[in-house]
Amino acid sequence: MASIPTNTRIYTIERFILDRQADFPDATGALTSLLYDMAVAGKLISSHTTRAGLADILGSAGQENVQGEEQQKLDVYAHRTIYQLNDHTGRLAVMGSEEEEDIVPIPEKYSAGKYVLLFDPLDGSSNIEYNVSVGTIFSIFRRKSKSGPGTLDDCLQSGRDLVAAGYIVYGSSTMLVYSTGDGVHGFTLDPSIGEFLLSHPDIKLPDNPKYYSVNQGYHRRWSEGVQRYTSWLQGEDGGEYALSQRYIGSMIADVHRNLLGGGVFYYPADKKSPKGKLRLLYEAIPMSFLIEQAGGYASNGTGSLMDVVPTELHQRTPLYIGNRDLVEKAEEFIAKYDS
Ligand code: P6P
Repeated sequence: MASIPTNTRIYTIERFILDRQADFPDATGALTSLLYDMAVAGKLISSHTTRAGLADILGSAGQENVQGEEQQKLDVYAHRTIYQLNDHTGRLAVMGSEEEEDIVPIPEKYSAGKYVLLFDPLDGSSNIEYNVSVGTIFSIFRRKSKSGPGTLDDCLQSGRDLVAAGYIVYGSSTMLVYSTGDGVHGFTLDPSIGEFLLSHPDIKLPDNPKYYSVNQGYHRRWSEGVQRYTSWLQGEDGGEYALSQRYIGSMIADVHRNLLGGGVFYYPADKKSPKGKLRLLYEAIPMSFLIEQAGGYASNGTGSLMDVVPTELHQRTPLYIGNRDLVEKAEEFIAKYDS
């Protein structure tokens, strides 16, 4: 009779979050419930992304989002799902979404809570029709205003003030990865029972990086510093790495792969996107928080991205994120050749 392995815990995300709530004596359970709700959002959105090719939810919703990007039906569904899970719970003072130009208020009929939720409901949605991994990214802050409806100022906080952040990547499997500042933990969805089970406890970036991720098709748009940095990553100009290039075109998938395999992802400022393309509040900041918790570093090319205080809800930023030595090298090349 084969002995039953005893070292493989079965740990649901609900149990994991609840057990960690005990570490916060003043915890009221609101953050625990908010994280639960994001896990439910992940299950609902995953159920749609995995059969996107079948149901009539592919293609565009026939409208544009605040970025002027054609909204895909799935990202409208994802936005609505997260909103409807959170508008009535009394846990949030205000929300902000990539899909909405202004802040998203809590309806007056519901009480306002102490947290602020900012999210990209479906990052990489332009790839949905090609069956490429996409994902949901979220940042959770405490409100700064004392009471009443949450404000734009409640949303404009730096990564240093994050309470929690996470993402759900809808790929070959659906994974939820989050941190409340005490390490990064990954959970894989078992669709047969509808549970996220702990699969990647306390994720740490590997010391030996494998990948660099950038859209090399934009080489001519880049500054000299970024061009020279990229050559260095390829082992030229004294570069001691000869990394493999991987670029999916879905930031969440590219960063997730580098988080587990080691490496650097970057979307520089360039001639077409002088402030960068990626959004600060609900893409760069949450991913920077997670990578720092995993032992890495994130920069806007000149300094830690976690120190940047946003001034606009949909503010864009250059992003360099991954193993600390690789990201700091980018800062060195930019300082030497672009200043
Ligand atoms: P490009 C997806 O549309 C996205 O916002 C990110 O997820 C991704 O990293 C980036 O844009 C890809 O942009 O210009 O390389 O196609």
